Amino acid sequence: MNKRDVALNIIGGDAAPKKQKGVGWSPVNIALCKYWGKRDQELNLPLTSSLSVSLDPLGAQTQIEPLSDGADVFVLNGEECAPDSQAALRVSAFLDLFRVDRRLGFRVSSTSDVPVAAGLASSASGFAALSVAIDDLFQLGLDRESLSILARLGSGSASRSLYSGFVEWFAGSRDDGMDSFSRRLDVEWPELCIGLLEISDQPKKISSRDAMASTVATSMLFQAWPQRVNHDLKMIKDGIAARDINEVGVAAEGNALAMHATMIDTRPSVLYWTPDTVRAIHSVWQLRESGVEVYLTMDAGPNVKLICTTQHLAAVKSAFPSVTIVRPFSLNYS
Ligand code: 2P0
Repeated sequence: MNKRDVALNIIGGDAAPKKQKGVGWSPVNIALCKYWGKRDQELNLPLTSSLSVSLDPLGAQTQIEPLSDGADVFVLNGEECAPDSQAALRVSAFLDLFRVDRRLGFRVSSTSDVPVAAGLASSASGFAALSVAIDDLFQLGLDRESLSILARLGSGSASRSLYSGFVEWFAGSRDDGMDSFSRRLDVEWPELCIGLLEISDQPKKISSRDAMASTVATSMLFQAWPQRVNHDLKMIKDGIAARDINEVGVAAEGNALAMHATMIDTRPSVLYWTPDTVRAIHSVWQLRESGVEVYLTMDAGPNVKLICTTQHLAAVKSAFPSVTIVRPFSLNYS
């Protein structure tokens, strides 16, 4: 099955805009147990399940309007992207999935309220918000699981941005991916804090999509990755259920470092870390040795994210004065 068949299967073959404008909002998410490696490149089907926490109130707000002249327009944070830019091409390719009439164009306008310095990918919240906006424009009334499948077709991790709180994305086993969607865990953890540490705002030399593909193709360590995920996912879920920051932190930090180990084992090696990344890792470990329960995670980039609870927040802020703190269950950041 190709992407378009999957999308049409969900939205219906005769879906068309029913309003002048559709709107959608979705949160940014950060994985505690990472998605790294696909079993299907076309449908963004993962080899393993993954688990994230959404960083409400940070997210993307998107609106979509139909255009009669057939050409798409993509406006990001108030600036129109060149039609041949990578961002505009990715959005247009996603819109193709919903273009039952080939002459139909769309104007998509998206604003991200993620601090630019946070080093967080905006594609996950962007494709999730766009899926919600399309659902609104076409008046489809889709449930969150169906929206999470649609968002996944734009970017894998977008499937986790359809919910607040903790979210599990199931790997699934079907070839058409209809069992690979996300679901919210029924847990609240008001004391949980995520810290965003900016290490670098430079564009990365290799995209996470390309790095993921070459890891799967060439890393021998990656053979052990599914087993690593099985172990860590269980530990993180048990830790969340028990609100045990130590159990969650040890598993999440180890999972992120194991993911980076598979990247380093890739030929040619992929290393997103800068000397400042390594310094930040050591600072987190030093702080922990002094009794502060703080853990780290990292994605496909040099930036470091911290995991702690309000109990040690003052110590974390004092060690990392530039950190942006998000409290996903208390809906604020500072
Ligand atoms: C994650 N990352 O779980 C992992 C950890 C980066 C490192 O999901 O090709 O942009 O669009 O499915 O979703 C980034 O990968 O890749 C990602 P595609 P995506 O958050």
